[in-house]
Amino acid sequence: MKEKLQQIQAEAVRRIQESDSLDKLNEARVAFLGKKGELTAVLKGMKDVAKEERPLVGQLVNETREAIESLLDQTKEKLEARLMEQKLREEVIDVTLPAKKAEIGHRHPNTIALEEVERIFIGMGYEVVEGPEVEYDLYNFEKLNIPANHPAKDEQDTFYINKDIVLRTQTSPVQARVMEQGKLPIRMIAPGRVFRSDEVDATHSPSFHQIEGLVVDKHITFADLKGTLEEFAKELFGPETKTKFRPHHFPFTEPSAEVDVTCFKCGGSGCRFCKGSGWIEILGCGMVHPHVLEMCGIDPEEYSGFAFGVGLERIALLKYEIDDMRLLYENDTRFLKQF
Ligand code: 2U9
Repeated sequence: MKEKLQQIQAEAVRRIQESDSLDKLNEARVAFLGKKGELTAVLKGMKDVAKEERPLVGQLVNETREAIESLLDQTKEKLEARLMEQKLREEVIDVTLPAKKAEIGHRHPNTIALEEVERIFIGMGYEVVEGPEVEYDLYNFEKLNIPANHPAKDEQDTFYINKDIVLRTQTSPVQARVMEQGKLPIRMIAPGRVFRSDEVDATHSPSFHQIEGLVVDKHITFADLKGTLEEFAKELFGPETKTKFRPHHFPFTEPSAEVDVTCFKCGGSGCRFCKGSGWIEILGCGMVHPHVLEMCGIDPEEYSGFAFGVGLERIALLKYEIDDMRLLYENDTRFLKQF
């Protein structure tokens, strides 16, 4: 029996020493100490050992088990240490390498232009008001004097959610809602995203931004409109800037005008930037149509007002001399960093 145990122990030592991975070591543990292991088989055979020899054989079996277990534990420790060493070697971190710089964002040209426009109007006592991008047809069209059959409401130009709800095509519904609240006078600008079913090109996008302004008070005249927008143009493009009001038509204003400013590149003499004309169109405006005032709950006999609308992208493209609107939407940091 002693020889048998010595043989098992020698065999176990050999298997353990040959184990070069934790898996193999575990296989060795199972082969010798497991339920069906060799040493366990010897224990099971104790019943055949003469009674008086049993304590001695039992002791020998225990000693063998302890020896094997101890070797298993030592080997396990060694293998684990080796594995850890290997991992540390493979995953070495060179702390002397320069750190990766975190990419710091940059204000978008639209944002810079918007903040500039807001600064100018806040300086003139205007409030900045925002409203929903998904609007009722009633506020986006009807209350702005654009009834169901009006050409400006052409289905092609509008994203409809259903027949009563649209993605707003202008920020004017924000002003219509403010007028309805009835707190007068009103001096506000409404900046925000608007949507039109336009194909993308260098000057169009199905989603762009507007800043619209509205003033409603007693005795507001076209002179107030002119003075305000002249001041705005000077602040935005420089004190030498002159303005030109050309008659135009909008359903929500009467009379209406489009405003040109003298080219800030050539000062008005004509250059490539202004296509030789000396003038650059920047916005639309007019006196709020009496019917619009009425539909928004304001008495046009007592109150009058002016309104204007600027395309934010147009201002950004002009101010930063960007020749393609698509660049504003690509979010390429190499482009954005320049402004
Ligand atoms: C109310 C009454 C009147 C807003 C106005 C314009 C003229 C205008 C364009 C500029 C470039 C749209 O982004 S653009 O394509 N807008 O020319 N907008 S007057 O008039 C209003 C608004 C609200 C209640």
